[in-house]
Amino acid sequence: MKKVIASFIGGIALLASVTANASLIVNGSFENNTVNAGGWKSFNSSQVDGWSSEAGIEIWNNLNNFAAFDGAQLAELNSNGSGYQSLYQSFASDAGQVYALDFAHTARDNLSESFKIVISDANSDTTLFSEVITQTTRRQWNTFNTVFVASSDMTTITFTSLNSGSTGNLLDAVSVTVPEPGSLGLMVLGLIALVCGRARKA
Ligand SMILES: [Ca+2]
Ligand SMILES: [Ca+2]
Repeated sequence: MKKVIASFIGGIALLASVTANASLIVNGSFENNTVNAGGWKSFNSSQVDGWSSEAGIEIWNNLNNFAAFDGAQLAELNSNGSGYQSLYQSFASDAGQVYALDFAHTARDNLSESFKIVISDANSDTTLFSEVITQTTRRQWNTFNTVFVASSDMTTITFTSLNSGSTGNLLDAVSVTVPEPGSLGLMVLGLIALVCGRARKA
């Protein structure tokens, strides 16, 4: 019985570690393109793994000595020569599944920079989650996280700048994961303890 419980607990731990590491977002840290140290480059959607935009996708390597949140590179939502830019990515999802969205953001130059994060069903275009984020820091990373429930087999996350101009919000470390089943694991362990306690009494 102890052996069975041990392997069961091991299974839960394995599940937790696997789900914690597997992001469904491709190139969420914007590291896949080559950008010279300290410089920036604008790419077409076809040149950037995972991400799409109607404007150029502007990727910086440690913007003017401001370090990326993760790795060396980050994306600036206001690409060169345009404002109100959207940056989006779709990923395969399971209807009814809970997901966690995490990313890091900050203003580049001033606190009037704001953007909207929208999570939508890619098939029906139904909005699953929407929030306007007004910056509170300039070149000092904030982390954002939320959970959402997918409603079909494809979900899209879209970041849209709400200010004009070519300087704006900085993004990094975008990930979508199935949340760690920590609370679920504890619940199961509690049930095992309860069942074992009853077995001993019997
Ligand atoms: Ca990065
Ligand atoms: Ca820019």
